[in-house]
Formats: sequence, structure tokens, C-alpha cells
Amino acid sequence: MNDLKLLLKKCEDVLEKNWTGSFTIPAGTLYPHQWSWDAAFIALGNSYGKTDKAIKEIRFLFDAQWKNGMVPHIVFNEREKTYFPAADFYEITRSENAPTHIGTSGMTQPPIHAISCYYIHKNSTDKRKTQEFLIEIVPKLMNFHRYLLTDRDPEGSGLVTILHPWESGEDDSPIWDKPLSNVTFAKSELPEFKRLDLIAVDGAADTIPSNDEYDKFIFMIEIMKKCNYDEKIMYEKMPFKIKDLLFSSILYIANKYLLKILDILENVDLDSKNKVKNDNLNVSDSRQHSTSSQYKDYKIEIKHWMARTERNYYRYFLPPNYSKVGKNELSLFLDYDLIAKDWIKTKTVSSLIPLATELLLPDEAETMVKWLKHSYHCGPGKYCHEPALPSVGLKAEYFSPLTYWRGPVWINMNWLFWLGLLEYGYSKEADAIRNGVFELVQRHGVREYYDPYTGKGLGGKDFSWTAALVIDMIHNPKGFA
Ligand code: 2M8
Repeated sequence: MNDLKLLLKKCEDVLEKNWTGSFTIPAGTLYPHQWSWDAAFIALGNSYGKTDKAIKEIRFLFDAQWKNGMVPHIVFNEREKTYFPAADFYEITRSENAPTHIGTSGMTQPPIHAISCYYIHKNSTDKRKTQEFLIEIVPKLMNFHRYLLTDRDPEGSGLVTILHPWESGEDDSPIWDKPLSNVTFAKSELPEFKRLDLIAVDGAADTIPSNDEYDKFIFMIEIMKKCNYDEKIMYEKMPFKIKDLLFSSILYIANKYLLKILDILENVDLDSKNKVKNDNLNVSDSRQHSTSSQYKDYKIEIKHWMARTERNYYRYFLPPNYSKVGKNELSLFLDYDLIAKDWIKTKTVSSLIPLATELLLPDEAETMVKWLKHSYHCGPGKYCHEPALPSVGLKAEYFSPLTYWRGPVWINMNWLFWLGLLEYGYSKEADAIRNGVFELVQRHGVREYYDPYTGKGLGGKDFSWTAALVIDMIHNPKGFA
């Protein structure tokens, strides 16, 4: 078997190993439950030949959707005890919006799901089955996106506010250092708890968030609980409130894919729509199953959301004094701290994410690509192990080659940039990233993240989204059509 066939098999075996029968865990021991954006990436990987698993993955997650539309970032498997904080810690019964049939967290994660649902259908060999799945899932996706652009965007900016670093997906990124420095509390305000991630990474403390960061993560969950997860009260009370660049960019891309799904359904013959039983959607009756006129209304609503995003993206994420993208080192895009009322002047890999949205002008994209290529470098005369993007610029004083989101290479971020580069026609740079990802996984295993200097695999072993996205990059050398 040639190298790519071997790599494909290796990744397919990881997804098979992590499949629980209802969903796929990110990695054994370390992450034994279902995570939201992991599930979306995994469903995309399974959309190549494992359609039923891909549908089950998304269905299991959205069956735990809260009544206000929020999709929780973790859906718990009660039998698994190797992860902290567990379901009981979140006390979601405090909220009338929470599901009662299953334990979940009380926060959300980036909305990759509409992209995956589109490809579940596009890659399917049973179009009727996946059309019916799309008819079922569209109202739930609309409820999720609507939640993000109402409860989490009272400013009507078309951009999403996160209330906890875990909602960003980039937990301990240096982006959050300054906002977190303002999160203070007495030790007495912190519940007793024992971290379990250190055990799961065999004691490699330098690869996971610090205890100080973890204390703040847990303290902020306590505030959410005290607010009974009421969105309005949390918006007033949370000491951490960020217009998140990566999250908002992913939602913008996902809205484009939701429009593609609606285009498909508008042409689906009526009888298959009527066949789909009227699920008891755990949302108010106004959001029951759709008809064509409903699909038209959905499209109008999505276009309004996207217009708001387009109007405000530069205003919120590109500081005026850096008005020319690429004019200097900080004139990339930055997250906005709603509490400090200022940009977070910490450049990381997500500063480049606008490249994946296609919101950039060609000359701005060119500037981004220059910075992207520069960040392969590890310093004078040294280079990254592979041309895959590290999570933080390698010369940044806050760069750390081994620590989680503070420097290592993450495959999901490289996958997003690979797509963006292809969209803008930078196929050489895109191929370099694709080959760099393949090299890392072939030589260092299917891991959660990688040391950019040596390529050494770090964090979770047999990591599902790494496997899933390599499967996509192998099947899809030219990215999404
Ligand atoms: C990491 O997040 C969890 C908390 O949600 C953790 O650190 O315990 C992040 O990398 C996140 O992006 C990912 O979804 C999750 C599971 O892979 O792990």
C-alpha cells in the first residue's frame, strides 16, 4: 500500500477505535465524552464511507441541544470517570433550558457543524437518506446559529461573544492571558477539585494549562452556575467577555454552508420532506420542521446575519491604528475584549483565520500569506519541523513549543488555513501545509498536537479530529468545492 493509503487506513482505524456506538470520543482516558466541535470534525471524516456514523455523531450531539438553541461543548457519558469537570459539576438543572435526559456542560464551542452536515450529504451514496437527515438537522442548526447571533450578540454585530476560554476551543491560548489577569478571586471561592488531565498525559505538566489557568477556568464555571446559566445575567456578570475572532469567523463560514444546504433542500421533492416525522425538537414550536417557505425565511435570516458580520468584522477585529492589514507586525486581526473595551494585542495563529472566511481583499490575503509563511520559521537559521502552522508565532515571547494552545501545531487550525489558502488560489502554500500535516501524522502518530521544532506528538493519543481531518485532506486534495 502506498504511503497515503497507509495513512488513510491508520486514521480510519483511529475513528473506528474511538467510536462508542452513539458518538466518537476525542481520545481515550483524556477525553472520554463527546465534544461539540470535535464531533463536527469527526463527522466530516466519517462522511467518507461511514455516513451512518457521521449522522449518528451529529444527531447525538444535537439531541442534547438546549431549549434556547445552545449546543453544549460536552455531552457526557455518565459511565466515564476519567475527565474533570464531570457532568455533576456543571449542575445544569439550574437552567430550564438544559436537557433533562442527559448530562452536558453549560457552555458552547465553535459551530463547525453546518459544514460537516453539508459534506455528509455531498459525500453520501444514499442521497435520500442524507436529504432526510438535512431536513431533520436544519432547524436545529438554525436554532444554534440564531442563539449565537442573539443571546451571544446583543450588540447585533454579527459576531459572537464567548464567556469562557473553553468556548473558544483554544483553552489556554496566550490571547486570553490579559483578560484572565483581570479574573481574580479568593481561594475560598473555589470549590475543592482534582484535575485529571495531568494523569491522562502521564504527568507531562508542561504540555497542559497551568494550575493558575485551571483555577480561573473552574472559578468562571462557578459564576455561570450562580447565574443559573441565564444568558442575560451571565452577559452582565461574567469577568471574561470576548468578541471572538476564530469563533465568529467559523460561524460566518458555517452560515455559507447552511445556505448551501438550504439550496439543496429547496430542490428536494416534497414527498421526502413529508416523510420525515415531526421530531419532538426540544425547542419552541415556532421552530418545528421546515417547508420550502420556511427554507426561504431561513435564507433571508442567514443573509441578514452574514451582512451584519461583513459590516462589523473589520470594525471589531482590526484596530483602526493598524488600519492597513500587514502594515506592521500587529496589523493582523485581533480578538476584542468587551470588558477592557480594547483589542487584545496578542498575535497567534487565529490572527490569520480571516483567510478562511474569504472576507479579505486579495492584497490583504497576500499580506496574510506572507506572515503565515514567515511563522514557519523558528528563529534565525532554524525552521519548523514541517511547514504546518504553530498555534503561536514562533518568535513571540509567549511562545512555548510544548504547551497546548501556546505554541504547538494543531491539525484543525491547519485544516482551516489549508482551505482558506485554496480559496484564494495559494495552492503551493496550501499543498505545503497539507504535506506538512501528513508528515507529522505519518512520522509522529495521530496525536492531539505536535512540537513545532521536533514534530514530537503531544497530548491525547489516537486523537479523533486529527484522524478525521487527515481523512478529509486525503480525499479532498483541492479542498471544498
Ligand atoms: C480541549 O478542551 C477541553 C475543555 O473543553 C479541555 O482542555 O479539557 C480543547 O483543545 C478543545 O478545543 C477540544 O474540543 C477538547 C476535546 O478535544 O479539548
